[in-house]
Amino acid sequence: MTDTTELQTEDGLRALVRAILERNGCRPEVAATLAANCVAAERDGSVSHGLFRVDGYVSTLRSGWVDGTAVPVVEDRAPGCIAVDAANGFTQVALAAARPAFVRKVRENGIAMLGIRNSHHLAALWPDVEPFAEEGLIALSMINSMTCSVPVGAKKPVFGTNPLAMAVPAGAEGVLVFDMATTTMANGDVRVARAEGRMLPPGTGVDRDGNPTGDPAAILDGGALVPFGGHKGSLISMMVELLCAGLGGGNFSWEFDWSTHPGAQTPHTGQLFICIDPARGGGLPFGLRAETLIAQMRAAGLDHFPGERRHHTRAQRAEGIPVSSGRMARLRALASGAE
Ligand code: NDP
Ligand code: PYC
Repeated sequence: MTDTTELQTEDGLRALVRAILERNGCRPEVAATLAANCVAAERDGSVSHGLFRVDGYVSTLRSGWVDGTAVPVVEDRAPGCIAVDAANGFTQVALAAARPAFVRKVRENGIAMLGIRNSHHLAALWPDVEPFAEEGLIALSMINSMTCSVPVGAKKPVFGTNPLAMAVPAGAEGVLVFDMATTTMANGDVRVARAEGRMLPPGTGVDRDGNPTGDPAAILDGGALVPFGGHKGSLISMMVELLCAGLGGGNFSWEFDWSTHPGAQTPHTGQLFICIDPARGGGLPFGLRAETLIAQMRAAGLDHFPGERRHHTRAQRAEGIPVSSGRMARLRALASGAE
């Protein structure tokens, strides 16, 4: 059968994903939060963390690995520090619970930290930071994932894919947002490449014997990824482990064992946020300075600013989000309980 593409509304997709998540054990608020996240990623062309992940959420929930009904516990630790125990639930739900108090602290102190632990994340990071920049704040976030990256100089994996994201208000330029795994690629993108039968650049990862490879199957089946940018990326990945697990109180990427829950796909780790009110900086208005930097980079020939591709895709999809008929059939079957 030919796989055609159907245009879907954002609201319609959200309702569908929400129904799937509720059917598989999420309370309504959790299902709504994750559905909004997942559909936003699909809408913006973040393919590896959009609808592609719905099966992963379902198999994880069915395995009993994560608690879709968890109620996060928000702890006020200091004038500039909040900690959240996500109670084995999803990180985005913990963020939503702590957000009002966190933003209040950022505005009051100029800077604040939020550490989320005992939490699960199967999504892109940019949806977590972009809204802070939209309300005028600088936001940094990082999260450690599951052991699948060999530190430079090591013989076996230690780190996760450990993404780092930053969003800033850039004056007339809108918001500038980057969101990057600290491995050569996100694990999700390696999975997409395997599903599409595509080879990756040589050296994207290593096979089970430690030999450099661009074969996604070899990376995923017993092999591993490697940090981006040699030893420097390796150190940034180490920083993510230190801040999320060491400081925030989550598991290190190797400290959880999901083998007892076949089907589990959500790393059980931690996420850290640092937010800053740019009005408390020391120089000219931050937005103006960001505009100046962007203008200089443009003049130097740069034509790709992080976040721009997604925002352009979002604007192009105002009339609808293209989804393959095969994927829609799968989503409808999951929503109706047929699968
Ligand atoms: P990419 O390498 O595709 O992109 C990384 C960043 O670089 C993006 O902000 C992108 O912006 C920007 N970018 C891409 N090309 C250029 C260019 N030529 N010039 C300037 N900027 C550029 O992402 P990754 O593969 O590293 O990560 C993919 C996703 O996986 C992320 O959303 C990440 O959060 C997610 N992930 C989640 C994990 C988790 O534990 N939850 C673990 C690891 C990854 P733009 O896309 O706007 O072009
Ligand atoms: O793509 O590396 C990844 C990833 C890990 C957890 C969620 N996404």
